[in-house]
Amino acid sequence: MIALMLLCMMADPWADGSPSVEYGPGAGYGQSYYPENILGPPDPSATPTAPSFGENNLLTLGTDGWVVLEFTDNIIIDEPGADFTVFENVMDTGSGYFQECAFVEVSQDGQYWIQFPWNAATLEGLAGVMPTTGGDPTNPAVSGGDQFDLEILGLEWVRFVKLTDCGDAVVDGGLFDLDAVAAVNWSTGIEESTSPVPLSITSPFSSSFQVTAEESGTLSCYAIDGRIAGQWRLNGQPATFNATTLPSGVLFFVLNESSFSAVKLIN
Ligand SMILES: [Ca+2]
Ligand SMILES: [Ca+2]
Ligand SMILES: [Ca+2]
Ligand SMILES: [Ca+2]
Repeated sequence: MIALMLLCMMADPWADGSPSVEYGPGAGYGQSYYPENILGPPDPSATPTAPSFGENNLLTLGTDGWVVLEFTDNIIIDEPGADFTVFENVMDTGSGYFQECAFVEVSQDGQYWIQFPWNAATLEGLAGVMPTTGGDPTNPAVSGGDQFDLEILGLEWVRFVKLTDCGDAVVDGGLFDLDAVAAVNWSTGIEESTSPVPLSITSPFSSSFQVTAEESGTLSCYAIDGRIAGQWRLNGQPATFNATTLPSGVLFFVLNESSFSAVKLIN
């Protein structure tokens, strides 16, 4: 439980790791700083007219190159509106935006990918289109960058985002330079998997005890001095076990993430 609380406190909206990358022709810029230069928040000093630069901030994928980002302490979830933002060093030149684009795909398991629909004429659905403003990266109203809404794909959550340089498929300024990916809507994604499943044991008991648990697993019994006193296999159904070998007094039962204390009477 303490580990769980620490994990929640330390979770952040940024991408946490990059399990794979494949560079294309023209890549090289930022490779010596990979993956740190594409994890964490976008470059805080970036503005539309003075966008991010520096290999410590950006990674160039190269023509048709791609990179996968993984969220480990959080997942991106679908809530109303945009759910995550991709930041590139798009520049406002005064007469328009200098844009270098990438396709955006998402995945729950890192194996099966779904691509956001895109339009080569309008650049809609691509990353590398809108400049970074320098505002709160998790607030699409002020952050700039390119927003994506999982609802379009019918996904409730994703853990992986893949960016692929558009190569010749889109007429743009050149090679996509990734700065960061920030979750707008996110959760730690672990509440449900670790919420204790109810466990109950008859108490007090003497020669036998009954266990009610919805979960299967190994039920362990500890005496008050911490010594293990017994172990039983549960299959999700109520079960009755012999208690004659257990010491009398307060006993502590543990099943997966659940625990229960019961008293064995002297018999
Ligand atoms: Ca994170
Ligand atoms: Ca959404
Ligand atoms: Ca660029
Ligand atoms: Ca960066």
